[in-house]
Amino acid sequence: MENYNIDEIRSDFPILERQVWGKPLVYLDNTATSMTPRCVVDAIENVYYHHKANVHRGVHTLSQEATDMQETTRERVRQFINARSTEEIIFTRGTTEAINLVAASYGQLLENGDEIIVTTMEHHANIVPWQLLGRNKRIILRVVPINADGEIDRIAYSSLFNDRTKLVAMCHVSNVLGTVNPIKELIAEAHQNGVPVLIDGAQAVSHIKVDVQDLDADFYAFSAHKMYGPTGIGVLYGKKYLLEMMPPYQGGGEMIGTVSFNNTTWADLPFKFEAGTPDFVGIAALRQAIDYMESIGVERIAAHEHDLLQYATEQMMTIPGMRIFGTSASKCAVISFLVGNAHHYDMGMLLDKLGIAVRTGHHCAQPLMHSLGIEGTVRASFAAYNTRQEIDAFIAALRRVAAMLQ
Ligand code: 7TS
Repeated sequence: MENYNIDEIRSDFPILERQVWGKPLVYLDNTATSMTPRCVVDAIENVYYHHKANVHRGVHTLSQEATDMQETTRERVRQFINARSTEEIIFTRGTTEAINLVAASYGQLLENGDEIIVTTMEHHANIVPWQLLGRNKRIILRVVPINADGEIDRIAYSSLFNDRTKLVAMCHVSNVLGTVNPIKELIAEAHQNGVPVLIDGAQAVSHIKVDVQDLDADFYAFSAHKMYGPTGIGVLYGKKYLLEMMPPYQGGGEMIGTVSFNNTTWADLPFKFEAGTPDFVGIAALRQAIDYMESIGVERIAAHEHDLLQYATEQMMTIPGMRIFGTSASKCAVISFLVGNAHHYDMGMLLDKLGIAVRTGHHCAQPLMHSLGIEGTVRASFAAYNTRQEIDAFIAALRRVAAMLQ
């Protein structure tokens, strides 16, 4: 792609110089976590070496600096997803915790017999928290099926709404199929039925420019480590009116107004949902990750990845016995596949010996695997720093491995 300086981008990621089993590392497990550029690691070091102090707790200079860094990131995240206000940006440990927060808190507003719509392609993080709700009351999950290309069945989706539907919870992008769901339309349809929507954006934010106001999402969750950022940090966006209605998630420091043994009051948003000392170091570094991604351009990264997706898919289709799961025209750079009768685990192990890092297994999406009638797949997924040469190495290795295992 023109003006896409891949060499410069790669030089920002020291880990890409690694060798594995004596072979240059070809890292194609970006859906699980993406690598971290030097500027993000530098930002972490900078806080530890120069600004470390607990946030929102001290009048002293270091505490003020650490607090400013955290709150500057909150504003940066607000801009990044175009939320109305920083009150709507809650820091969590990741997508998983963000969804659990909504389940535990919004879930308290639900009643016996209420229904939640999810889709067949959800990650366990967007299934199990809703099932846990059912420990205390009867909450029914309604599941939207998918078609042969791995896209949501729109007619089935429409048919699932009724008076008991209290939430739709679905992914923006599938971590297995790569399908980009038409969430703007699906959200509009839910809203016509008076139902709010939680979007699991874990696989979307590093590939698609997200505007929560344009999408009209009610909740939007994502993880920093999948967008070139630090581990252990995530974001929950929630519309203010919903967050205000919802009870706190965890109790402790930071999240209170006043505490007495008879009557404790809550802090204002967003702090009501941020009990305890947050990972303020990681939060500070999340700003660098967003700056880094936007300095290249999310759309330009996506175009580069899409080129790799097409290039890889075309070559993979020439391998005898190749089955690719997820063939939507609207797809991110994730390829899940099986070859003949070869076991996904054996393929992953052998590819690793050739320096190729792919993911194998059910990808935390067992219900999707059941619906596809398989146990697992091999999955290759691409990021800003992957190259056509790496795809060539992957395909050559795949041909060898596939031939060995037939
Ligand atoms: N939702 C989706 C769609 C995901 O892909 C993942 C992680 C999560 C939620 C959970 O994110 P976390 O940061 O809270 O763990 N997906 C994967 C994967 O595909 N392989 O490893 C992790």
